[in-house]
Amino acid sequence: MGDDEVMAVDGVPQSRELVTEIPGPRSRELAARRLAAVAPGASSSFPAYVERASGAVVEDVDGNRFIDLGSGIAVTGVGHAAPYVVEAVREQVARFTHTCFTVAPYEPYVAVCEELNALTPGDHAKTSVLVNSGAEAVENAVKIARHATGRPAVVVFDHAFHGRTNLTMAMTAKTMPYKAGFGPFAPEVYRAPVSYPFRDPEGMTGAEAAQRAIDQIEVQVEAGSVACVVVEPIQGEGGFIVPAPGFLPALAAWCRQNGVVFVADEVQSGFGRTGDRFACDDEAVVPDLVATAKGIAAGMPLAAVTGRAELMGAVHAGGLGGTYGGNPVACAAALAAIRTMRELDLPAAARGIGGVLAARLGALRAQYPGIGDVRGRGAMFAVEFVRPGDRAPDAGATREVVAACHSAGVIVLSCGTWGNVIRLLPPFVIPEGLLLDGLGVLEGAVGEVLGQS
Ligand code: PLZ
Repeated sequence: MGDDEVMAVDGVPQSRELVTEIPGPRSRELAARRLAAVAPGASSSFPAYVERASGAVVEDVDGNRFIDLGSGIAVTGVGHAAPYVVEAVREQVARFTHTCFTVAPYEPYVAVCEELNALTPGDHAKTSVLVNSGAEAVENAVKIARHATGRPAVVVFDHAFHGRTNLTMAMTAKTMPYKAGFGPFAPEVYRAPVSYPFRDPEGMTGAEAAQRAIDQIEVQVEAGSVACVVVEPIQGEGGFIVPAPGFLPALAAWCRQNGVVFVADEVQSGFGRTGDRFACDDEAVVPDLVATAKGIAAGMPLAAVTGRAELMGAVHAGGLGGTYGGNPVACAAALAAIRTMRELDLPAAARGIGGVLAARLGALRAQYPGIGDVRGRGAMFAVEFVRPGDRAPDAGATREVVAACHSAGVIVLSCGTWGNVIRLLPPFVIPEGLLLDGLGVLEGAVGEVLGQS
């Protein structure tokens, strides 16, 4: 495939176009069927049902076309129906869909591990294991760290999100909707304060925030009992919290001094999203283990733990695995997504998007006192809504802005411990005109909800 073809997007025109109210009649019919058939615990934040998608545009069952500024929560960075991915998946599906790697192995699994070993931070010897989801990757990172150190304790942070399995629920901070009623939770999980510049004492440095966390860890659990510290280099669900410079390096240094495994959960922040291959690269932090998922396979379920060969090698043969982990179709998608990332230099595209987002959202913040903070890196940016005059979270305004964007043809997602953050995670391949159109809609929605000032 040539350059033109890799950029080509078939199917859905790359523009926003509404032909019905949102949700339209066919989406409303599906919502009624869903009420009777789908467990209410599995809810959706967007009201329209999807028919097809390509590039940065999602088309619903009523023929409305939406600009996708969410990428299915940071997954389809290469764009919907990315040409290499479609071709690779088609080809692999026809060849074989499953043998189970723990039964009969195949080349694409090995090739994905080789790629991840090369792409993740640090040039030390690494190996990888493939699993199905971000939660499973984090859970396996903890298993490996415990096995390698012989220690039980796991340290995580305020506002953290690591998944919905029993162990990763314990590691996730926010109770509603993730944990409420689902306990008891796995033991030996300790929580420390993260660096949250917007809400930390004025002027607190990253090193000071790290020391605050370390002091608390050392009070709650002796360092010699800690198997691993697990941290999102930029927190995702918790509100796109970018730690102050110096926080991650200081934590990593404490881990090194104390024989603690430093685990980066790059599930949301990885794979080019922040403008580097991984968010840790920004401060040249080299984790011992990295958990990846989401963006690495362009929407096929695939996740991984990649880490120092000696740590990974501590686990006995057969100690890691699962029926579907490293499924060959998902591996083919990952190899195609990685090829796309390389050929289109997607981290550079993410940096370009970040420049546009910083300028436009920064201007919005200057205009509205109801926007307390704008933060992020690359194609991972967020707006935190607060009550004008103080920093009290304003979840109500956030919900209204999200709903107004949806009604006007733009998919945006909220996040944050208090539900008061709107995050933007556009596909890296979004044409600039479409990004600007989407931002214009967001700006209009903010104006409607917060009032002209
Ligand atoms: N670690 C940093 O962001 C997934 C959650 C969506 P899975 N974030 C989206 C929801 O409502 O459950 C995530 C993450 C970080 C781990 C995970 C978990 O990844 O693939 O959803 O298991």
